[in-house]
Amino acid sequence: MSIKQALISVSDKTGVVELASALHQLDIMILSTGGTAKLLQEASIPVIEVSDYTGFPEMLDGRVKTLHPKVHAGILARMDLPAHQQAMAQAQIPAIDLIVVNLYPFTSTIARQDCTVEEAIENIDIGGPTMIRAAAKNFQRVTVVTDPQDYEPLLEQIRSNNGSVDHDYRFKLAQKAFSHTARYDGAISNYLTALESSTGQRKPFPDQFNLSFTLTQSLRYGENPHQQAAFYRDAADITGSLADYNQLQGKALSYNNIADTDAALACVRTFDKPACVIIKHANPCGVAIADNPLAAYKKAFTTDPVSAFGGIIAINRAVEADLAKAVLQQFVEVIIAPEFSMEARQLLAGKSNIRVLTVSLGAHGNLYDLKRVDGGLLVQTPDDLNLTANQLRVVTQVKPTDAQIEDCLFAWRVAKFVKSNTIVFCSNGQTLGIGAGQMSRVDSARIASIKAEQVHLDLHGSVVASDAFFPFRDGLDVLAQAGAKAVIQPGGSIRDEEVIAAANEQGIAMIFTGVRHFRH
Ligand code: 93A
Repeated sequence: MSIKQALISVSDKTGVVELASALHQLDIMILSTGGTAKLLQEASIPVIEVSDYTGFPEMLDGRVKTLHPKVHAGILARMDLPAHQQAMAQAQIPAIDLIVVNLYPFTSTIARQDCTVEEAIENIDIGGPTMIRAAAKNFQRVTVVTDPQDYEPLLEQIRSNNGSVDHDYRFKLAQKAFSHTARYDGAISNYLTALESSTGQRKPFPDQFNLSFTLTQSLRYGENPHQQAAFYRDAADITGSLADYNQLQGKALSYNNIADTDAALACVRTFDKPACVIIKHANPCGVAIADNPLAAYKKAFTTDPVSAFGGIIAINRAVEADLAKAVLQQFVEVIIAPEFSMEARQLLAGKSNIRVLTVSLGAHGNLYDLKRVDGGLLVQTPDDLNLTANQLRVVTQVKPTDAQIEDCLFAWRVAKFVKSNTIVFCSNGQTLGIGAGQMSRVDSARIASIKAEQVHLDLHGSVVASDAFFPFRDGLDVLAQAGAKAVIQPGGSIRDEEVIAAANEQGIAMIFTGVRHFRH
C-alpha cells in the first residue's frame, strides 16, 4: 500500500525540510505540529497543521498537541479488517501511513548543570512516544521513523517501491522505535529515581534500582573462547556512549576489545588538550597530552612500545592522515576517536584488520558502576572525581614547581585509570613508566621504574602518582632512587610522618590529595 499521508513532529529538526520536501514531491500529504509546521511552511512546503486537521487547537502550553482520536485512530487502524475500515469511514478519519517523530530532548536537558526538575519534567514527551508506539505496534501498515539518519534510506525505499515501504523495513523501523522509547523512558526513570524529592535533592543512595539493559550485540565469545557473551546497552538514553559506537572498518569487536576500548575512552575523555591513551589488558601502557594528536600519540607510544603491540588507541581529537600513517607502523587492534578525516580513513583501509571506531566525546557518564559478586551485585556511583590545583596540599619542605604541579595533576589523572596498586611516573604530559595491578605498592613502584629503564626513558626529575597512600617508606625510597622529584598521593597512612620525612630527606616534593583512586 502506498503512503498517502504522513505526520511529522520533530524536536531535532535536522534534515526534516529536505525530507518533507521530498515527501511532498512524492504526492504525500503532510500533517505537522506547531514548530515543525512553521519551519516547513517557511520552506514553502504545503503542510496541514494537526490542530486544523483535528479541529482542536494545541492546548496546555503544547502538552496536548497530537493526543486526539483523529490522529491515533489514523495510526492504529488495521485497514485489512473490514470492521476497522468501516469504523474509520463512519468517523471520517483518514489513515496515516507514515510517522516521523523524535522526542523532546530529555537527556540533553538534564545533562545541563542548571537544569531544574521542573524543566526536566516539561521535557518529558508524552504525545511523541504515544504516536511512535502506536505506529510501531501497527507496523504491518504504518512506517515509523525516529532517527534523521533513516530519512534518506526511507526515501530510497518509497521511490524504488512504488510509493510504499516493504514489510521487512517497516518491521526493522518498528524494532528501532520501541528501543528508542524504551531508552527514553529509561532515562526519565533513572533521573527521577536518583532524586530524593520532587524538589530535586539527590538521594543519599537508592535502595532500589531501576536498571534496564537491552541487547545490542551478540559476541562470538567472552573473555575466553569457552565463555559466552553479549553486549547490552543501558536503556537510559546515554547518547554518545561507547554503546553508540560507530565502526568504520575491521572485524567485529570482541568482548576484550569492548572492555579495553571502554578503559581507553574513559581515560582520554577526561583531557581537554589533545590526548592519546593506549590500553593493553584494561591498563594504560602509554598516555600523553600534547599540542596536537600526532605528538600525543608519539609520546604515548614511547612509554612502552612492546606492550602497545596489539593495543587499543583512543584519541580525543579528529584523526588526520599524519596520525593514521604513524598508527599504521604498529600492530593495533582498535583505534577510536570522535572522527577520522577522509584521507585518514583511506589510509587505515589499507589495513582492513584494524577496527576503526568513532564515538562522540560529549558530556557523558553512567549513573552507577556494577560488579557481580556471588549471588549479588555491588553498586556504586562512578569515580568521576577530577582534582584541580587548589585542592592539593604540599606536605614537604621542598615545594613543587608549577610545572611539577601540572605534571602531578596529569599523573594523578592517569593513575585513576590504572588498576591498583598504581604507580605512574610522568614528565611533560607523558607517562614514563606505569606499574599496575600489583598486590604490593613497592612492587608497582619497582615495576614502573623497570619499565622506564627498559625503553631508556630518563626518570631523573620526573613526578610520580600513587593511587593510594604509602603504608611504609619503602615505596617512596624506590621512587627516589629512580630519580623522582615530586610525588602526588592521597596521604592518610598512620606512617605519613615517616613517609614525609623520607621525602624531605631525599629532596622530593610531596603533595597530598586527600582522596584516593582505587581501581580493582
Ligand atoms: O507535550 S507533548 O507530549 N504533547 C503532545 O501531544 C505532542 N505531540 C507531539 N509533545 C508532543 N509532541 C512532540 O512535540 C513531538 O514528539 C516533538 O518532539 C515535538 C515537536 O513539536 P513542534 O513541532 O511544535 O516543534
